[in-house]
Amino acid sequence: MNVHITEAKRILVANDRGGYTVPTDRLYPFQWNWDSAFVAMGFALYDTNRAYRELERLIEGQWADGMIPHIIFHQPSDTYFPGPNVWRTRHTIPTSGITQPPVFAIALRKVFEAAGNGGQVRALPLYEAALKWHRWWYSARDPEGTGLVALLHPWESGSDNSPAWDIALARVPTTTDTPVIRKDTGHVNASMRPRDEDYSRFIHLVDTYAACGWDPAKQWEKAPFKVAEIQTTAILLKAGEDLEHLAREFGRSEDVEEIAAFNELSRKAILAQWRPGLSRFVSRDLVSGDDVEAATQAGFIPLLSLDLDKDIAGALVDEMRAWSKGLKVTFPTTKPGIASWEPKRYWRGPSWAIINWLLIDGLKRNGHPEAAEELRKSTVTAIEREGFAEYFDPLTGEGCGGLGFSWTAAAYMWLMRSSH
Ligand code: 2M8
Repeated sequence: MNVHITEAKRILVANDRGGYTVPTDRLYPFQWNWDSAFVAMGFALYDTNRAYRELERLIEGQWADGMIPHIIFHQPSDTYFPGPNVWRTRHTIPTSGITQPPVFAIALRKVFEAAGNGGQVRALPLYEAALKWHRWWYSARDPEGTGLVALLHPWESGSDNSPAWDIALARVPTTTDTPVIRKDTGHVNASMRPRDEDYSRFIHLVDTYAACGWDPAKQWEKAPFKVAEIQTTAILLKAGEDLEHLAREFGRSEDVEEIAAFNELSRKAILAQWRPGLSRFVSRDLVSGDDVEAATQAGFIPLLSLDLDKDIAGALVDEMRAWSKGLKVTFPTTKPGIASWEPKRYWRGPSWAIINWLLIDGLKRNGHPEAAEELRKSTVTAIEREGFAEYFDPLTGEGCGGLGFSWTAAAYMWLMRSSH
């Protein structure tokens, strides 16, 4: 077996905390939502029992209203801020109060297919949890039925520190009720992390929503940050397609209709966010009503869940190639060279294996297998050269952030699956 695959499996073992996998030791010592979904797809390649377990442990944190939180605090740890006492949520086990990109149903379908039909008994409760979560997205985060779901905190995007939030986040006050005692900068170089001012705003939002008792309607009314987001909606739509497929497999015809209606709504809404002048899709800032024009990877993610016209897909691929020109590792999370581009600061420029994974699937879906293969090669080469880092500096190729990173390990196995 390829030595890197052996190493990837070793990382997943080292990051196992009892049926769930932490993203990396110390920097992120709990179960994270979308990290676990990617990890489950990695496990699906060689241990479907463990893959199911990852998802089962994640839904232990699902709230009664259907939300699956972004962090599940299964066990205490003092190496991370903000911990459970900052979130002040009321679930049976401690969790954060916000969510993350809904990769869950994409993972569930892959795990179910890898396990074969015998896995149906195990897949059903997970399917129910996913459906409940999708209903939550469309009610709590799109109460007006636009088809685009909104984020109330940058961390919900998974692309926490992206330039996409700069304008919307600048309106959020830096005052906090909670003292901000950062731990992240004790683990990795501060120049790779968000600034103190950003952290104050992140925590101001947490205080605001905790004061709403985490009630979705109250939060919607009070939110000083509200962005109808294109990357999240595109992931939700792909997950919705996979959920619809599972509903058919499981003979749930009423669910099929309901899910298909969600999907159709989002499909149309995403398409309406195409901006030919930018050759990208854009999010919408619901506080100002403006397009979010910041040049980030999010604008290309709709490739994953739409069957685009040839012209649109071609324009996206041309734009992606223009951004990738001269880089050692693609795909950058911010357009190189613009003022907000910082190749080492997380989500403001670096390349991430999991984003590449989504883009690779999207490029294949839209008839660009060569571009997909270039991106796949760039990703696996970066990992083989530098190890399983959290992300990579696109200019130098250097592995940055946390090391021994679970989703990078899962992505590597997935991108190498034909050579297993
Ligand atoms: C990063 O986010 C966390 C907060 O959720 C942090 O910086 O403390 C992001 O990269 C996020 O997408 C990821 O899920 C998490 C764990 O890998 O780390």
